[in-house]
Amino acid sequence: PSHSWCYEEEPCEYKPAHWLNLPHSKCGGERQSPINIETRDTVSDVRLDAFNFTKFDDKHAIMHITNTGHSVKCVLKEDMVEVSGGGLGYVYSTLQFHFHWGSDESDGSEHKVDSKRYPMEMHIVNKRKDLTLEEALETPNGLAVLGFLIEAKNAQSSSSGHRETHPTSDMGAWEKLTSYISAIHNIGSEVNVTDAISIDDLLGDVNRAQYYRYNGSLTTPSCHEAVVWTVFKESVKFDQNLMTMFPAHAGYRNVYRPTQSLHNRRIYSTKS
Ligand code: SG4
Ligand code: ZN
Repeated sequence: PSHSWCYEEEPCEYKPAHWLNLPHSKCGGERQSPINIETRDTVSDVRLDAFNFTKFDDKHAIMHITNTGHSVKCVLKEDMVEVSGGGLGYVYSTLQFHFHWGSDESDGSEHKVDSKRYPMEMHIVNKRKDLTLEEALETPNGLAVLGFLIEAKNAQSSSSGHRETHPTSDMGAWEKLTSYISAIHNIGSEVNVTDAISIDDLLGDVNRAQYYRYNGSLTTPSCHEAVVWTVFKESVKFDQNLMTMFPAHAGYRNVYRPTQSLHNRRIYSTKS
């Protein structure tokens, strides 16, 4: 493989505890991600105002979806979708979003809230518009990642034991997304997105005004300490049957990093 790092369950040279030994790695630093968000210890900050999400409603912003071997990554068209406000202080351009998940409904998210892990987490990766990606990776606020915790809407199966059927004429955004994922079974494979899916459609009506904020890192090697993290308080909910499409059809599971020490950091919170 092109990389020698992996998550806990896969066989490889560098599992998460040894990522810090990779060449040029920042994984042993003191502002690493993900973390457990202990809500009692968060500090409310009035400067954490509303976000502006530009073109999150654009149904043709996603260019292609790739099986990276560690995630499913949805790459956006360049310089189209933007994020500003939210106490960030800069305009950020949205590059891609991807997912982390587990093996069942009990774990899969990277961030924990009060020690609770969620089944999945979606990361929307944004780069400061005034910097190149290389510059952004060397800048403490070069990247802003928006993290959405995900859980199943219908944890209970129907009493009759029948699966809900979804008419293809009325496919929801998550149904469209997971049908693309089923087409990229092999590592490195990619599918162009022609069917209209917007980020707004995926996020639904989740509250985007209430969130946690802290300074952290990329959660994969080389773990650059360049990320201003936003973790939204409310979780995104979608059909459990669709959730199983991620591990089952991408061929790998438990693609999340263990939580890291907070060290000398504060976690800020919007006022609720
Ligand atoms: C995933 O492996 C993505 O595929 C990576 O995207 C991403 O790296 C990496 O996660 C880390 O991102 O939000 N979890 S995270 O901290 O976005 C970057 C790639 O294009 C730089 C490598
Ligand atoms: Zn991620």
